[in-house]
Amino acid sequence: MKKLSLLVVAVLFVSACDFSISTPALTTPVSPSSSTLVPPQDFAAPTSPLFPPPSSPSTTAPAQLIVPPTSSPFPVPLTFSFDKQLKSPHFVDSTPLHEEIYAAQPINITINFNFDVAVGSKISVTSTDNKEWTDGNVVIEDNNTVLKIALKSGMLDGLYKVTYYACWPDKSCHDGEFSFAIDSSKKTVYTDMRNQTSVTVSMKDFNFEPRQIIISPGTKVTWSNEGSFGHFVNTETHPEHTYFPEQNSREVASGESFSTTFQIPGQYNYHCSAHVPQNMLGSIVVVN
Ligand SMILES: [Cu+2]
Repeated sequence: MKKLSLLVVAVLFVSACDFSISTPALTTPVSPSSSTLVPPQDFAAPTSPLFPPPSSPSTTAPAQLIVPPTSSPFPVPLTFSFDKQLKSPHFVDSTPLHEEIYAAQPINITINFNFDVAVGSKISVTSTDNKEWTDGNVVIEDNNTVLKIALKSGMLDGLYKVTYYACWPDKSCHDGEFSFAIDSSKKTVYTDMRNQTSVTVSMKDFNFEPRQIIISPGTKVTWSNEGSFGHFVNTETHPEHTYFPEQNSREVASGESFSTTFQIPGQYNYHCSAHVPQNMLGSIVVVN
């Protein structure tokens, strides 16, 4: 019996020793609770990589993702989703054309019809924020086949919707609509010829050279025929030539020239009406 009781004591002693060993092990997991009371810098250190301070690093990261495209020397062209065109009866075409993307704003909206338009006709031009951009009243030109309205300056990149109300001499009127857009990144391919009182564009081998130019208001542009074929300078559209009629020449023979002065900031697309199939096109952007 003595031996058994000794064994029991020995087992109890060992298990007591186990407890004494395991208790420090239990205290170590508990110790974090005591570390919360310990200086905050110990606690702050492990949390910072998981929960970075909301202010500085998190705001700079997205900004760096956005900045490169806008500051790039080769801007990414904008994309636009145009509404469907609605043509009134007798509508022929317009400047700008439906879905045309300009590098700068047009100076006016010109709509060509194959019928007489009459007083009472209207045109409205709105940006996507519903701001109205027409300036003044509709004018009727070109033997009563054109509706035209001037545009306010300051039109920014974006989509523009043109709605019109075309009236005939019998007093009936019809709705129509089309859309165009402005994307100033398209100006990067233009030749900068600003701050000159006069500039020359040569006409040679079915080309205008330079083909696309930027000039300052009041600049006189001279088209000089340096080739052997006769050419024309004609404002949009073809063959109506009604957008900026001051830019319409007669035939400019080899060695001759034609000039027009541009005052109003905006885009002026043009072509040689004899060589449209050869893609003899040009464009002028007038900027302040
Ligand atoms: Cu030509």
